[in-house]
Amino acid sequence: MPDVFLGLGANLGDRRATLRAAVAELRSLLSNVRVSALYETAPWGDQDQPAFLNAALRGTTELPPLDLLDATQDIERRLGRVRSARRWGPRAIDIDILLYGTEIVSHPRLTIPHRHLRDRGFVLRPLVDLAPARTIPPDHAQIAELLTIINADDIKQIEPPTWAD
Ligand code: A4P
Ligand code: MG
Repeated sequence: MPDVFLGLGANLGDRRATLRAAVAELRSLLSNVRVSALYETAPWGDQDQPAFLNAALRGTTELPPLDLLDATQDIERRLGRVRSARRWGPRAIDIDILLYGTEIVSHPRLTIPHRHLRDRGFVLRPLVDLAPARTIPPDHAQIAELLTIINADDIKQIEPPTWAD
């Protein structure tokens, strides 16, 4: 079974509670789940929004990539309904598929590896907790190595991986 890595983010409502609910749902969806530490991170891109909590999750699954996307979007919708997020504004929950085994997916609904994986400390830092030596297609760049290239000073660990237990 391919191992998959998901990125989790929240910056609206009770961020930690929503992320814990997402992890609980993902434990039912995936096997062999492991979760990174929990990080508080400055907003990337649109900086005029509250700080995020971010984490990464690893698991294995028989679901093909697009079915996995349907399932994670369904979880987003269910947890996002706790509070209505304005369009393009802060979000109660964001679940990104970062890596799916060694596959490269190029589909109108799905790009894997995630298109901003290499640029984002709030993605790379939690991934380092789970798989520092892991390499990313197509060029086999190593996760821990990629993290040294970007500025990750604003990525603060606020809880160890037991936050999701
Ligand atoms: N999509 C394509 N590839 C993927 C993939 N690998 N995983 C498509 C998940 N979805 C993928 O996603 C829009 C569409 O992307 C989906 O319908 C899916 O078909 P979305 O999450 O609904 O939209 P979005 O989040 O508004 O857009 P975007 O560009 O994906 O935003 P991001 O990249 O998710 O960024 N700062 C910090 N510190 N921490 C954060 O977590 N997150 C964002 C949102 C901005 N700044 C942040 C953080
Ligand atoms: Mg997203």
